[in-house]
Amino acid sequence: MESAIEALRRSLQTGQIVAFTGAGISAESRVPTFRGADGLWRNYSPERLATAEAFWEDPHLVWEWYDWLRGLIHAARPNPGHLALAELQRREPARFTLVTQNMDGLHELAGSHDVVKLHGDIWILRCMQCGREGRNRQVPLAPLPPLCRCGGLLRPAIVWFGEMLPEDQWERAAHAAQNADTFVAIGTSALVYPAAGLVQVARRSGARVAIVNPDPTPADELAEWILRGPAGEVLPRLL
Ligand code: BV8
Ligand code: ZN
Repeated sequence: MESAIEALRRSLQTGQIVAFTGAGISAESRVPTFRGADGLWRNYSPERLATAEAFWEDPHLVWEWYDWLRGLIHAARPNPGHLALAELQRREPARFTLVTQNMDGLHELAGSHDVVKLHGDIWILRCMQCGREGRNRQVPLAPLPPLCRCGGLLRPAIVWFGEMLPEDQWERAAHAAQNADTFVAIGTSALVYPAAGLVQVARRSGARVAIVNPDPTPADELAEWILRGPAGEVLPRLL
C-alpha cells in the first residue's frame, strides 16, 4: 500500500486531478452506503423506491424513506476523507475537480466547492407542478409529503433510476474525465451508469487510474493503483 500511495502522491504533483466519489466516502460519517452489508438497500429495493414511478404511486412512502435518510445525513459530519479532498482542492484549485455521486452535501460541508453533483442534492426540493426549487434542511419534514406554495407536490431534487442526469453536471464530469491525468475513484461500487462509465472515459483518454476502496469493484481492472482501505484513513495519508 505504501508504494502505491507514494506513486499516486507523485502523480498528483502535476497535471489535472479528478476525484470521483461514491457513498463509501460518507460511510465513516455514519451515512450508510447503498450496497454494503449494512447497506440502505438491504431492506428496500432501490428500483422500487428510488424511481419516479414509485413516487407517483405512493409519494408518502417514498418521502418517509427520504425523510429518514435526511435525518441520518443531517446528523452526519464530514470525515477526514472529505476534509482531505477539500484540502487538496485548496492547494491545487486549478488542477483539481471533484465529481460526486453522493447527494448528502458532506463534500460542501467539508469545504469543497464547485462540486460536480451527478445525482442531485437531497437538501434541495423541487415542485412537480411549477418546477420551483429550494434548499430545505428541515428534519423531520412536516407535513409529508411536503407541498409547494403553489399546492404542487415537492420531490427531492435527486436523480432517480431511469432519470437523466443533469445535463450541465454530466458535461462537466465528462470533460474532467477526458482531460484527467490522474483519476481517483473513491468509495464507489462502480455499478451505476452512466456515472461509473467515467472511469473508462478517463482511462481511455490516457489518465492513470487509482481506486480507494476496502473492497474490490468492477473498476479495479482499470486501475494502476488500488489502495485497499477506508477513505478516511487513505486520503489523509495521500496528502
Ligand atoms: C439512466 C439516487 C436512463 C436515488 C441513484 C443495466 C445495466 C446497466 C445500466 C442499467 C441497467 N439497468 C438500468 C440501468 C441504468 C441505471 C443503472 O445504472 N442501474 C444499475 C443499478 C445497474 N442507471 C440509471 O437509471 C441512471 N439513469 O440511466 O437514465 C435514461 C437514458 C436516456 C433517457 C432517459 C433515461 C440514473 C442513475 C442514478 C440513480 N440514482 N441515487 C437514491 O439513491 O435514493 S444511484 C445510487 O447508487 C446512489 O445515489 C449512488 O450515488 C449510486 C452509486 O452507489 P455508490 O455511491 O457506488 O455506493 P455503493 O453503496 O454502491 O458502494 C459503496 C462503495 O464504497 C462500496 O464499493 C464499498 O466497498 C465502499 N466503501 C465502504 N466503506 C468505505 C468504502 N470506500 C471507502 N471508504 C470507506 N470507509
Ligand atoms: Zn410549485
